[in-house]
Amino acid sequence: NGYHVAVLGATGAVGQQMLKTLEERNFPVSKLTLLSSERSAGKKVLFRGEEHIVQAASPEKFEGVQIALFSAGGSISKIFAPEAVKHGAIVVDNTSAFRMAQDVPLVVPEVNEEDLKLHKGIIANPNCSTIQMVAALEPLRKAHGLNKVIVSTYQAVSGSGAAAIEELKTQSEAILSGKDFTPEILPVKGDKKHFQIAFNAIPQIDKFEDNGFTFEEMKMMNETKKIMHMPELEIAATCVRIPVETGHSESVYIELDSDHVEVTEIRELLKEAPGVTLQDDPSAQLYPMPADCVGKNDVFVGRIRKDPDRANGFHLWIVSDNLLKGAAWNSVQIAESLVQLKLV
Ligand code: 11C
Repeated sequence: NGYHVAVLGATGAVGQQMLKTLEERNFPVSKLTLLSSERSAGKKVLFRGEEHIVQAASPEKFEGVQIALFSAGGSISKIFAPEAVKHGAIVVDNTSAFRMAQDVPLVVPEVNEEDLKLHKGIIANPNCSTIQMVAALEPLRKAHGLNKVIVSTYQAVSGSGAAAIEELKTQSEAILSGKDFTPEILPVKGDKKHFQIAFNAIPQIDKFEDNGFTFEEMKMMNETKKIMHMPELEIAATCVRIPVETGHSESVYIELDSDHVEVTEIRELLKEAPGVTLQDDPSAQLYPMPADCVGKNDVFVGRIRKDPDRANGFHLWIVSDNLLKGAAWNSVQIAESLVQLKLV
């Protein structure tokens, strides 16, 4: 009893978290197919105490698969997602390949679970920094309307993959022992220049667009409008990479439609919100920090303040594990919703 589940990108950082989350949630998996690039094929991976051999992805490997979780990069998704759908699978894709496509729901279950009903085979999992922000803002939007968002992020290196984590560690060691080093990965593999991330902050995540925003910033802006069904929302993002291994943090300024909301009510709304943990008590120095959020599925919110000049303006600090709610957990949560809504 259960579903034939495939994980594409099974040996990657997010793929591994997906398997761990499927185990932890006791997701009904009757058969598991683990797929990867040629390079990682043949590796052995444990799932529920049993050894599974990772196979090189090919269209026929999706035969009989009902739910396919993809996290192997956008170009791989573009090749294999249509193939998986042709073989009858529902694909939950954790890349940016299909997020803005009109017939692809972009889903954070706490916000727009109902959009899953419109799927045509592919469902997109949003960008990690978008997910944690919309999960925290949705209860406030629902209660009081939302018309403006200005966000600055402090993003962990694991968002850029295993090589970036390694780069942070080796650079830190080199600096502390007075050795030379050459940055090779961050801010973006494939861009013209690379910069030191250890003991630094880099105001560039992904490549620049013609309007001066980076692709990461545009993802936060466009995806938020799509998930919240608010094309008219005023939103701008500045995304910064900092030397933290895992856990994205965000300083978020919002304007609600109402001038008559107080911080106590914002706290009450977030206390009750699904998937959100409120950590907000300045008198006890209680606020979220990435080191405390690693390994947890929730989105953590604190430092809630009313703007000194605008009655409808509020400042919040939002932190979450970018590999869990930002990726693996949100994908598995979508799979759980598909089961619950009888869409699979
Ligand atoms: C980062 N947010 O922290 C990115 C990683 O579109 O799914 C996620 C990229 C994506 O670098």
